[in-house]
Amino acid sequence: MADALKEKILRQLIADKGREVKEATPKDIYYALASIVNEEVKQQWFRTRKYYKDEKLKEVYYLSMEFLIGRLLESNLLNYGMLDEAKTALEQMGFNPQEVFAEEHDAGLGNGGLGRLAACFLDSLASLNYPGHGFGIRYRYGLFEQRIIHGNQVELPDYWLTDPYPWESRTEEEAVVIQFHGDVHMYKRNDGTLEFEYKNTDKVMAVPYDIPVVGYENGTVNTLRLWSAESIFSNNSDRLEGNKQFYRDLAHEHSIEQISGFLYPDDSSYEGKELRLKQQYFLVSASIQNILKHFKTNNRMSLSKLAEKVVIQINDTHPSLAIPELMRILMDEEGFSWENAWQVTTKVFAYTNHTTLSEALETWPTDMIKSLLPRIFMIIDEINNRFCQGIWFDHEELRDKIPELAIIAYERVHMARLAIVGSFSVNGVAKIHTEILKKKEMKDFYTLFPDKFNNKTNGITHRRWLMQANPKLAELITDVIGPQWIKRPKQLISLLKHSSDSALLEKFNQVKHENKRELANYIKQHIGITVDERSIFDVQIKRLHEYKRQLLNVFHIIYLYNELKENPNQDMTPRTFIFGAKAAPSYHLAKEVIKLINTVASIVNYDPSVKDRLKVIFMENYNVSIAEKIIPAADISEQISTASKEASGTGNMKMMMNGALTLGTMDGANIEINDLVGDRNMFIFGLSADEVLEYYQHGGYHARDLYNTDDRIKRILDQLNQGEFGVHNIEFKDIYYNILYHNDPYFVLKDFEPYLETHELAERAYRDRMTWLNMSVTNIAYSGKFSSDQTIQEYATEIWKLKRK
Ligand code: 26W
Repeated sequence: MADALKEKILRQLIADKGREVKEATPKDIYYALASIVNEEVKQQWFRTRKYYKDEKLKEVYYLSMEFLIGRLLESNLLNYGMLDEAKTALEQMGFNPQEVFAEEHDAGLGNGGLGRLAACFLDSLASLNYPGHGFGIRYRYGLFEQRIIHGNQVELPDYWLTDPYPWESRTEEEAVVIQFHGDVHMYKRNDGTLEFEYKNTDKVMAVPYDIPVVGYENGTVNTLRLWSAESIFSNNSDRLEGNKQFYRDLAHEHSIEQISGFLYPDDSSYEGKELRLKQQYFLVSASIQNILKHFKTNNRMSLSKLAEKVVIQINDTHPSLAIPELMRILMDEEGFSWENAWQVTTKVFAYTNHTTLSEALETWPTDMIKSLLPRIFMIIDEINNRFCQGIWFDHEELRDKIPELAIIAYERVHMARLAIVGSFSVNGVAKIHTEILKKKEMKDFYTLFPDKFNNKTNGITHRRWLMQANPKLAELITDVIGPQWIKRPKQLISLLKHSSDSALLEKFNQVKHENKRELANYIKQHIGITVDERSIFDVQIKRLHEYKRQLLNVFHIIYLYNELKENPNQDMTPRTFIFGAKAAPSYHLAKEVIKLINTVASIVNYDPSVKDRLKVIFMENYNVSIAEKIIPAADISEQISTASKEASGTGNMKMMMNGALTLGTMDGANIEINDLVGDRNMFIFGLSADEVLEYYQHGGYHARDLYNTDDRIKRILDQLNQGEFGVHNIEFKDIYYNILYHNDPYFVLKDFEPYLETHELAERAYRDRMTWLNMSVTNIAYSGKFSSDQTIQEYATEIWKLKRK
């Protein structure tokens, strides 16, 4: 097998590069392998498309401003069942497979959870043979590359396309025109109906780039279609240089290309930038035009039956302009009446909410939409009027609430309200999150439309996050329970039968240990710090945000350090605290926390009195590929958000599946992990969501009291305030002030003591190796429930009503 592949690689190398293996670089090998995979892809891609067309299957389109897909060579090889063979072939040719895979630049077209979820969903759709495709934007710059310089985050542009990207193909024939600005003219037709025409619009070309989404050993290849913005005139330029017009055109062209220029690096905080609105409309207009064209060529049916063949999932509110865009096309181009267009539209769209943080909810100034998208604004206005009238006449009890329900209120357009009104389904991403939507955030909408609301707990693809990232563990699992779990991840539950077999637990221990050693080597190589692979690897990897409380974690580390300084000989299991986090570039406090982690690291890691019992590692530029290295090596998974704030979390699931034990609050999907494994197999602490919400509503929490009464807390805050950790003593004062003068809005002090106690419990549990390993295997056993295959199965049957291929 490997021999045949080696032969192929050889031939490909000669064809592409005119080189033999001994002259080839890892990059040459990477491209050769990618070409070989692509050869296979083309056949299956064609056959999949033909099958969907011939069978006239209903298809789902996942509209998302973000797809955080990471690298594709290894996952494509895995899904083709070629990974082991490829690794052997590479090794035999004298190459390190990981080095070859690392030649691929991560496609970082997302910020965090929402974008990675979209990528896991595409993998599951294809692997379950569902006709489902992604639509997104081909940003030329992905999420910034993070460098740490003197402890500070510095952002560099992520120009990920310097080398040719072998997985995309430009499909120019399917380019569509997008219109911005302009004037809307209204005419009365003879039958009294209105006709709309737009003049003087700015036209932009949306050109699709298609990326294949390969299903796991099933012959299905779906499509991720990413739109790129180009000038309509860029091809027929007969313009003369030196001419004024030329430079005007050039500037114009540049502003057009900006639309797919870069990904906005905000996560959970909304900024009303016009370019972002342009990006959103660009995505939805291109996608809706494409979906309708595809529907027409595949089905000889009236558009009034669109919902029989098409369902569109909108990933948060970012693509919610798709609702008025479909209305526009149906009415203005297809001659539908308002009522008929609305009938169709509200059967096609389903909306997923990913956050209840009020600062993240999108609202746009009406003037901005009016000027950029005049016709779309008219339609939103009409949707709003009809909706508000409906409440006024049919729901007297809600009349007072109209300002809080209206799509347009106080000169702003509320996108979540538009999405709820225009969709047939509204879902949250974990049980508690959906309940909070129904009972609080969207309470009145829930009264109006109880049947729309439903929960779909998030999931992660076990193919990338277990089989690919942790091949040793995957192999051991297969040795123990056979390979059925690969296609049916819930069968991981069979591991339970073996979770007390000490000889077997020793093998799990061995795998974890090897993974920790690999990570330790990576850390040594890249950061130059030696970490003890027998120490507890305590991991917090996620975007940096106050509500995720990396600060609580740092306070714990400072506390341990203070203790060690005071009592250098105390008995303590060595620990390695590992962080990975990017902060939004404009998020001052988040950046301060990054600086604090790095500062504490620089003190603790080099203090001889610590005697290597504490190490703090900040992994620069946290992304999908780095996650794949850290997660298999984690012992403790820090999931410590302020209860009620984390919609679901998905890193919690990834680490559980790799045998880490969760140390966390009762928030997001942690609660569902707890439902499965129970308090005995994880470490729960802190305020509950109800308690947090109660404090927000009725007060009663006084951070300063804790500062005054708890010496450990006082000491840490004073250290920050007095500049003990800073070169300049103004450093970290903002953190101090935020806690004491803004009353610790995320309850870091309140949860501090229970957090310490829980860490002590965890440390003790870790020392009892067999108990710990039993807990670890129990977690792996229950983690199949969080495969995104399960989640997609629920979306497909309960929302999308899809048939499989
Ligand atoms: C407009 C700025 C902006 C950008 C992104 C606001 C909000 C977002 C996302 C909704 C933030 C996000 O990624 N949310 C995360 O979604 C994950 C997948 O559902 C959840 O697991 C996380 O809990 C949630 O924070």
